Amino acid sequence: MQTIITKPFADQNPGTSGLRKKVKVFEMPHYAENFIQSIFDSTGKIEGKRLIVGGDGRFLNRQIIQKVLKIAAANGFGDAMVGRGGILSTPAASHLIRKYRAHGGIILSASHNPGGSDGDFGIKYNIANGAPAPEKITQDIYACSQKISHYRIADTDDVDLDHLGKQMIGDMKIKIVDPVHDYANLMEELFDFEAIRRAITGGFRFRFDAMHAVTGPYAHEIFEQRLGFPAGTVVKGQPLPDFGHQHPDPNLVHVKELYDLLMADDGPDFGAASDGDGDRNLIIGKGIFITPSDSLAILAANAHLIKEYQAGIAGVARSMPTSTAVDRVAAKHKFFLYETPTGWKFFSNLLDAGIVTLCGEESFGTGSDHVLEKDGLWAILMWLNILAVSGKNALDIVRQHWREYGRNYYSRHDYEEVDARAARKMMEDLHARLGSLPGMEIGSLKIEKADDFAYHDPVDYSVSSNQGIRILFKDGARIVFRLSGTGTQGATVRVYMERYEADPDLQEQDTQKALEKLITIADEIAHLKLLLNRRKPTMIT
Ligand code: VG1
Ligand code: CO
Repeated sequence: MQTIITKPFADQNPGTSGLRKKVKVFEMPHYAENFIQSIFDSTGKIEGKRLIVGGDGRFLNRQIIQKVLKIAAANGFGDAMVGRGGILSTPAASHLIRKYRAHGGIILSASHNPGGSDGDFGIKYNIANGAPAPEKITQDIYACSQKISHYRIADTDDVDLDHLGKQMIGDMKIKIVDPVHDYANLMEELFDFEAIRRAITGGFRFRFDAMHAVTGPYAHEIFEQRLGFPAGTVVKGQPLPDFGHQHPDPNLVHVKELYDLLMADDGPDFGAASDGDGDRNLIIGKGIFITPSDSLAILAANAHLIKEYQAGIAGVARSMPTSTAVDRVAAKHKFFLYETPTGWKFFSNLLDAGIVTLCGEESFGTGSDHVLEKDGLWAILMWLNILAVSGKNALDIVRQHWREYGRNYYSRHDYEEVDARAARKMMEDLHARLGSLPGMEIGSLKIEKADDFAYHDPVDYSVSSNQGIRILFKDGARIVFRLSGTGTQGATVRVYMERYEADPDLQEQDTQKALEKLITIADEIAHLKLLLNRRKPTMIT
């Protein structure tokens, strides 16, 4: 066991979901070691305790896992459970932490960010209940990283990550486990696999795109082996360090092939994809893309069809920028509804306290209290289960939902990798004008309220301020502006727009067309294009 002298790196402040930087940054001597030691310095007594370790298979995954294990051993952990090949999806890691009563888990992933040697890497820490470290802990980790003077590490050979079984580093036991087994069992407990099998026998066809990211092995086991979908249902099923040169962000741009397939006359009935670390889900029904905000609302409205949620759900939570479609379901069914800042860590307290059962974000994240992370395959199985037991197709379910609750047209425009100072200035300017906006009339729209969102956690009473600027219109339309906390280059400005349409005859318009007015107003209010020096957004979802 060695003690290595080191100096702080100024930029080790975790963002929306862990510390994300370019691979080149993580390759700097001591960079990863400092951060890992800072995690262990700020998460309470660890002697003799258990740590769960795994990642999404991206470039550097194996090397950093070796460092985590050697530093964990030198810091006194009793044992570590590691996914074979260094693989664990984020929800599977969360499940293992809970099931095996670990002290916490380290997940190596930059999630939906690109991989490969020129791409991004990330380190996330989850606490004993399986949830992402709350802000209080991420702030402590950052504080530790800013005064670190040494780290402890075992000077030993690398662990063999590829064979199941036990090994030792000093006094710390290491168990290499099947990354899929326990998670697949959990899914089988939650959902009616028999009903889905019957639908398959009846001709139901499905396509899942694993994007060469972590869900491949899980999807092969769950969809093809256990449910009996034919081989070939799962495509791009092998995790690759560079995700096959593709961006593991499941949106309509990056899985265009899947989208086109689902829009074809002879295409499958249902399509889905997940991201780098398996916590996001993209849902496409035959002939219709289902926005994550609508998906959350529809799952909440239909949860009673699922064995696990039959008894009713306690409540639902959505991140502030997520559309208010689920609010209408909550109001009708009398669920509690919570509005939290962006990032899954804000849901965990609500889930853990049992006051909400389902949560979701507009960014393709949905989950329940079965693990305290968002969970891509869970959301897809929830849809498959609802389709199987209702006997309806996805398009009809969505249309009926809109008829019953109204439709929330919704879109997010991202301005990626803009000059960080320009982005800050844009937000500051807007912030300074917030007081003057209410009452302003723009065409037929009137601004009712404008503020910077602050969240008061009802469980631990913590307050999180400056979580995004909201412009709320009298008719329920909204525009939200915020800066991304997961990018690694410059700044990314996200603009979210939403408007409600109750009239069934007006519910089948093109989304961008339906939001045209709000898109123009967003630019007029924030001077986006001028201040960010961009003619149009980089990405529209
Ligand atoms: C983005 C999304 C947010 C999500 C986060 C982590 O954060 O907007 O909803 O929780 O990514 O998702 P930001 O700060 O860039 O807007 V994942 O799947 O990349 O861990
Ligand atoms: Co993710």
